[in-house]
Parts: sequence; C-alpha cells; structure tokens
Amino acid sequence: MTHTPLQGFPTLADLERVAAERVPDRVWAYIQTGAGEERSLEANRAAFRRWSLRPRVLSDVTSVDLRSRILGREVDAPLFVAPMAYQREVHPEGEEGVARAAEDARVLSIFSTLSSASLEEIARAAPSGPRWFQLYLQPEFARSRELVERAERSGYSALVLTVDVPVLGVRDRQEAGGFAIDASVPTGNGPGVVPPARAPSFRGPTYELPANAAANWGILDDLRSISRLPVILKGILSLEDARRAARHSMEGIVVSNHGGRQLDGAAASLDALPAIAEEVGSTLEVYVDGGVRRASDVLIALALGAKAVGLGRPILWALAVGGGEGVREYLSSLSRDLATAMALTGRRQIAEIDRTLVQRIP
Ligand code: FNR
Ligand code: LAC
Repeated sequence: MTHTPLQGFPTLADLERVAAERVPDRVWAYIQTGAGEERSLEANRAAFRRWSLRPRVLSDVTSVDLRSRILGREVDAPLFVAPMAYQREVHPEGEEGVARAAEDARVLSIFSTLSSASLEEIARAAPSGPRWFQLYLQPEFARSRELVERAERSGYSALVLTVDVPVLGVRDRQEAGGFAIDASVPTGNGPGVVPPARAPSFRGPTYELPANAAANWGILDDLRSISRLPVILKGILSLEDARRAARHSMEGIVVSNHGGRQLDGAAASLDALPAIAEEVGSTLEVYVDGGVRRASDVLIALALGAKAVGLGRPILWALAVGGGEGVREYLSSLSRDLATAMALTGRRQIAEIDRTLVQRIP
C-alpha cells in the first residue's frame, strides 16, 4: 500500500490531536475558538446527538451513488468546503492545496475574502472547480465590487455573502492565544481588503462600527446590479430572514452559526435547519454547516432538508497534518463512509434520503 499523509490517524479525534501539535498555539486557538463560553460551538455537536437514524433493510445496495446537483452543477458528493480565512497560517499549501483537493474529489469549495492566497491564485490551482467566492463587504462598495468582478473573471460560479459578521464575535480563546483578526495577518486579495471590525467603539452615547457594518437588505440589489452570479446568503438562523432571502430571490442560503464563532448562545445550525428548509426549501437551495464531522451527521442534515452540507474545522485539521493531500484523503474517506452509511440505511441515491430517515430522540 502506498503511504498517505493521514495514515496512522484512524479516528477524527487523532487527526484533531495531531493537528494541534502541527500548528503554532496562536493559530490553533484561532481555528478552534468559539465565541464567549462556546455554548453555540458545543450546541452544534450536541444537536446531531438528538437525532437517530431509521435504517431500511433489503433494498439492494450493490450500487450507491453520491452524485448531487448544487445550483445545477453536478458534484460527486453533497458536501462543500466552508470558507475559512488565512489558510497559509495552517499549512504552506493553504487555499491552493484545499482547492486542488476539492477539485480532485469533485466537491464544491468556497474561499474567503480573507484568504491567504489571492482569489486568482486559488483559481489557477484548481481551474475546473467548482468554486464559489465568499464576500466580506468592504467599507466602500467600490472595493466589494472589485472583488466581485475579479471573482467573476476568475471563474467563481457563485457569490456567498456572509451576513452574520457585522462585527466579529467575542472570542476569548482566540484573544488569549494572541491571534488578532486585523491588518497584521497577511491576506492575498490586496492591501486594501479589510476584515470586519473586532469590536464596536464607544463614541458616547452610542457604540459605532465601521462602514462594513452598514449593509441592509438593499445591498442585495447592489450586488445584483454588478454581477450576474447567483448569490447565497451565509449565516441565516431565523425563519424571518430565510423568508426575506427568498423574497429577494436569493439562489441559496447557508443555515449557519459560523461554527459557533459569532454570537454565543445562537441556535445550533442543525436546530434551525428543519423549519427553514421546510418553508423555503422549494424556493431556494438550503445548505447547512456547523459541527458536521462524520457520515452520519451528513445523513441527518440531508434528511432534515439540506441540499448540501459544509465542512469547516476538519478540513483545517487535515490541511495541518497532510497539506492538500491530507484534505483530499479526508474528503475521500468521508465520502466512502457516507456510501457505507447509505448502504446501511438502504439508500442508493442522495434523492432517497428523506425525512423518514431520522427520528428525534425523545
Ligand atoms: C471560519 N468561518 C468563516 N466563514 C466565512 O464566511 N468567512 C470566513 O472567512 C470564515 N473564516 C473561518 C475561519 C475559521 C478558522 C473557521 C473555523 C471558520 C466559518 C465557516 O465557514 C463555517 O461556517 C464553520 O466553520 C462551520 O463549522 P465547523 O464545521 O467548523 O464546525
Ligand atoms: C472567522 C472570520 C474571519 O470566523 O470569519 O475567523
């Protein structure tokens, strides 16, 4: 057998443990942190444990097909790599390694405005994608517009507007570890690109934020006026906002609490999913991320109405341990485990994963 970077890490817990040893402590604190007491971070995992699977038997599972469509494009599995900033801090291959791995696996990947590599470098590393660009609004719309135009020119096929970061969440673990999200962390998309503010400033009697925080729903019309790309809103947790996204003709939403990194106490992504998917799932595509670790998590999320399921921190653990090759291996083992879980539940195709597959644990 040929040697692979993740060999010797039989469980995800092993991968996480070794990743912690491979990256500097401050970067590890940045990756792992949740906001505040990390209630929402923990809630994401706990939410999956409240559902069990109802396997069906004797369904001839000699052939299991994970292929799916995301906004019309065929992919090999209903998974996506969530956008995550600063990937060269985790491994020198950074976003380019992740992009190549996702392209090899024919899985959708999404890249942050705050990527270490430029969006053009990422596109060159994995030209056939599929790849989406995640936008953090810039203080001046002209700057956001430049990023959108560059993404469109470089073959990104959708825009993901992250809407849950008017200001960064309060992240004690990250701050204690000495990692500050500010201009001191190198990014690839140009010196003019600014991250969201770390905290509001008191300008008595009110607290003020920079203009990145100024957006309201009108920004969606502005985005439509400068780009023909589909727009997905990332960071929706309420039915009201999901309905509003549908009324604004968004192509998709990501039900997400940002991996528990923003508002401590916000609902677990999975808990918010079923009602939202039921209400708007026939109007736009509903995706989810947060706490997805194993194939059974993917099944539960799909059964509760997600069209595709996002992976955050496990991608960075695999990147830390094995570079792009590590990510490729993680994606292929997760896909294989998903095929196993489908065989064990009597589902041959993704379309056969429906609400009857899960039951709430009393
Ligand atoms: C993120 N996330 C994120 N989201 C986003 O829209 N833009 C970004 O730049 C980042 N950056 C980022 C960095 C790191 C280190 C992490 C862990 C996360 C949130 C990410 O897209 C996703 O919502 C969560 O990570 C999903 O939760 P899990 O899978 O990490 O539990
Ligand atoms: C984070 C921001 C950058 O979660 O999205 O770290």
